[in-house]
Amino acid sequence: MKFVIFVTTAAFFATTAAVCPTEWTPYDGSCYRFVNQYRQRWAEADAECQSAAPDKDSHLVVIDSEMENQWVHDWWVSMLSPLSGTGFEYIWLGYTDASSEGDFVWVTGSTSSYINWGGRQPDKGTEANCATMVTKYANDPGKWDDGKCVAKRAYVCEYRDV
Ligand SMILES: [Ca+2]
Ligand SMILES: [Ca+2]
Repeated sequence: MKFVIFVTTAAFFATTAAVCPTEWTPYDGSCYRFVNQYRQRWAEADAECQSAAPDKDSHLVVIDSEMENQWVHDWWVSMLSPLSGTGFEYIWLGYTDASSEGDFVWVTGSTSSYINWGGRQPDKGTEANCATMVTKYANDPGKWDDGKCVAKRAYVCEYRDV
């Protein structure tokens, strides 16, 4: 009599890839939601990020590394072509100096020290307290710029899933 033993190998190949719900994209332990259908003010965008995944610590994206910055930028650009010229070249980041001018902090409380400001940015003082990533329709692809929080921008949400 011959026995066949089935061994599930899935566990041996487990990675850090997050398991994300529909409309969220996994990358390096996080889930991301790219909102490119409409634009919102910064605070409303962050509130939407929270309500889109209420059981997670979901917020506007927190960029912790050059790798993550590049990935978010490239993902965005890959979706931009149908939106060319419609004002979707700026993405809200979860980074603000509304509480203390000049002291930008991440909405999640992340203490990441990675920054990627464009040349001479941030430059608008108390008028502009919310950071955006600038994508391919500007001079500094992937660089950050301070914007007016009441401006309506596209945005990216993120939550850690590890
Ligand atoms: Ca992140
Ligand atoms: Ca400011």
